[in-house]
Amino acid sequence: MKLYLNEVSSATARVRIALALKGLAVEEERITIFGDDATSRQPEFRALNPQGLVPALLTDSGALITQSLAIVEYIDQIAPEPPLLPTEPEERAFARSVALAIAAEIHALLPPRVGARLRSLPSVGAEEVASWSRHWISEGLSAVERLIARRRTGRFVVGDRPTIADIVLFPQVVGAARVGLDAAQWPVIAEIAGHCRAIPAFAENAPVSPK
Ligand SMILES: N[C@@H](CCC(=O)N[C@@H](CS)C(=O)NCC(=O)O)C(=O)O
Repeated sequence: MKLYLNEVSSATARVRIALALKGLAVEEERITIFGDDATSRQPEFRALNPQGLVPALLTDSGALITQSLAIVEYIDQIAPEPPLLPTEPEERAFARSVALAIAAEIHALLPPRVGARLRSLPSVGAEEVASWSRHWISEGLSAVERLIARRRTGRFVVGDRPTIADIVLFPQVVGAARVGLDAAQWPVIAEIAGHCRAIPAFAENAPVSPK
């Protein structure tokens, strides 16, 4: 299998964490994602992934799987241990809902293409874009904090083992710090992120800051 990735990308980090939790190694190809000349914008990469996004996973049979949550669930199916989704239906739905609350409602408003589009508008500079990111992360994680707090039963979002919810939450907490937000304002999230950071699969695959 081959993973198209970028080390700055939170969505990439989700897949790398899932692979590491499973003990799976894959070939990696780095795709640049910032600037007009980014590899992600080139026709060669768009021919592979029309969305021009990382991560994307090429399977051994030549199928390309896009979207980090679909990739994580694919990995979970081909390598079932340790499971990344709870088996109990309500817990399973909750883990997915926390993952989606971050991936679809927070992160989707923040990637490089959104920042580039905002900066192309009149009177919008780097500080306005940073403020935009802080706003959506603050509002989004404050809601996620309340969602988790009212049904948490263990050290992670669901119980005592990391699931897809923690795999998506942890990189977003790292991203929040990147724009100057202190996770201490979300005590439950901060505690869970601390438990994640103690696991090498999380700590070693956290997204890095752009240079
Ligand atoms: N919903 C997608 C998001 C993918 C995404 O936005 N990836 C970013 C990096 S985190 C990217 O490739 N950005 C390129 C761009 O914005 O131009 C997923 O979960 O995989």
